[in-house]
Amino acid sequence: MISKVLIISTNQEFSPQPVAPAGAAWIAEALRQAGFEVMLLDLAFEKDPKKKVLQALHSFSPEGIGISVRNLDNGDFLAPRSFIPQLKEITDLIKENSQARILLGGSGISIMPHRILDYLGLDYAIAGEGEESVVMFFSADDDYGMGKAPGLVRRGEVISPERTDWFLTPDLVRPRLNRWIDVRRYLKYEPVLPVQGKRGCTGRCLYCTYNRIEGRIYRMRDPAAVAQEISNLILTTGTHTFEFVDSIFNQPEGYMEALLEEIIRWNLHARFHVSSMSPHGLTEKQVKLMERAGITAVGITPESACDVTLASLRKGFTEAEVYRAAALLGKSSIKALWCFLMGGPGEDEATVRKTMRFINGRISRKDKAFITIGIRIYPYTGMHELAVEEGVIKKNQDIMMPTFYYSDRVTPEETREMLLAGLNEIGRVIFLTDTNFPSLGALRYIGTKLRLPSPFWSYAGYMNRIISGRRVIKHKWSQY
Ligand code: B12
Ligand code: SF4
Repeated sequence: MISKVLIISTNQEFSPQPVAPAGAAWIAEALRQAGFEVMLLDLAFEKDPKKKVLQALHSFSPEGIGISVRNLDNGDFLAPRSFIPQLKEITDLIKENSQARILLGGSGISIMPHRILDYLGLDYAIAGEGEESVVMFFSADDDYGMGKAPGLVRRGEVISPERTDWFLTPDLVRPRLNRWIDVRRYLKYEPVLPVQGKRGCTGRCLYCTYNRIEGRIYRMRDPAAVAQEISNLILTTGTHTFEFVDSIFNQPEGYMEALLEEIIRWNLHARFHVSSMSPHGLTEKQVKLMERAGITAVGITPESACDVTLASLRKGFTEAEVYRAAALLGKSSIKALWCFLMGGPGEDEATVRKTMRFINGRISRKDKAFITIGIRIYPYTGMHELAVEEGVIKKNQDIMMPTFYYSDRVTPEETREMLLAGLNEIGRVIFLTDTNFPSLGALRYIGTKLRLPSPFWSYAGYMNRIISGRRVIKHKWSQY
């Protein structure tokens, strides 16, 4: 019978910012509520993570170990980095030093659980959310019992890529971030904490992995439970800014409204950011409500402002909607980070120019653009199917290490030249690769000390001036 479980959050990535491991905290809380003795080891800030793991194994002597893996790699075509070899060093160390039952989980694992289990030489993983599964897995007496845990994947076992029957309600357990994580360390790099309102997305965008992690149906948390969580975090951490990390904040229709109305009712005196929202169907009424509820910044993810590319990426909206959303957000007080993906199927000189025209002419002065070059190919996505069809990769090719798609109608270097020559204000544009700049952490730290208002991406102009000649746009992309 297992009674002591160690949860290890393995993420040590600092770009574009350190992110508090909300998922690991959520499952630790689920185990605690189910009666387990739980310890959460967060490796984010550890200089010698292996030493920390050994210390935890010796001091806590866990009978079960849950390993939370957020990122597989950085998804950066121009400067790819995989986090899997580092992960293997940790899991090998655990295997050598503990007899505990081991379970992998987290968003990174959910994307390709079989391949990662194989690579790490481990037996069990949970694909998707972990609150209920982790409790069932560690409560089980034998392999048969463990198999009942929703989303369980065994090494070597084949499951249907479309299987999503394990997605449950996120309100079963209230996350208690502050109980499990030293949030002060994260708050030093930007005083914002993550909150999740709902899970799932019904979209079918070509490249997207999110429905492997959160499912294809929306599961909304009770707005009052979310407001309560925010209120507790304000009282326990003193933070007043929160970021909604939902896959797409403004969908499905009606939930965002219910959540924001509830937040207004609670009179929380808080400010909110949104990681990702869609231009699709955005209305003036919604934008006004967002402002009233205290939303001050959003990431908006059209990925392109050209109908041809939007269709090939299967975004489900048109460039007219992108333009309309820009007009609505432009006249609001909300700062927007406009996110674009370049190099998707069908991208060519004309489509790049069209998106560039949008960036130049339609993004308001207070806003910024964020450009990712190339698309990471993940299994079970439309992007994978198309890449096989077009001969970019072979059907059974191993894509655990960063593997990318780039349109054959324009080269990365041609794209770079067009962007460099055509973007009116390159200082207002953030390239994903530039977020790897080593001093960014220190700048964030200083920004927090000076109490600069977040989001810190709104200071992109200053950062771009500091790194000027080292910006990725200034160096040829011919090698890709
Ligand atoms: C919001 C978000 C961001 C925001 C974060 C803001 C913030 N303040 O937290 C920003 C924009 C900053 C960001 C940045 C990055 N992100 Co991001 N992000 C997301 C997103 C949309 C939600 C993450 C989240 O917080 N979810 C809510 C929590 C509660 O869920 P969770 O962590 O998944 O945990 C649940 C399960 O995974 C599971 N679980 C977790 N741990 C464990 C452990 C065990 C044992 C078990 C059984 C289960 C389990 O149970 C949990 C509760 O149900 C996801 C996509 C998605 N829909 O998941 C991508 C995602 C996590 N990001 C991803 C990536 C790659 C990145 C970046 C590396 C991109 C980059 N180069 O800049 C950086 C890395 C930042 C960092 N320091 O780690 C990838 C990671 C996988 C991969 N492809 O490698 C994802 C999956 C998107 C994708 N492209 O596929 N991100
Ligand atoms: S890209 Fe966004 S809208 Fe499209 S399927 Fe993924 S989460 Fe849904």
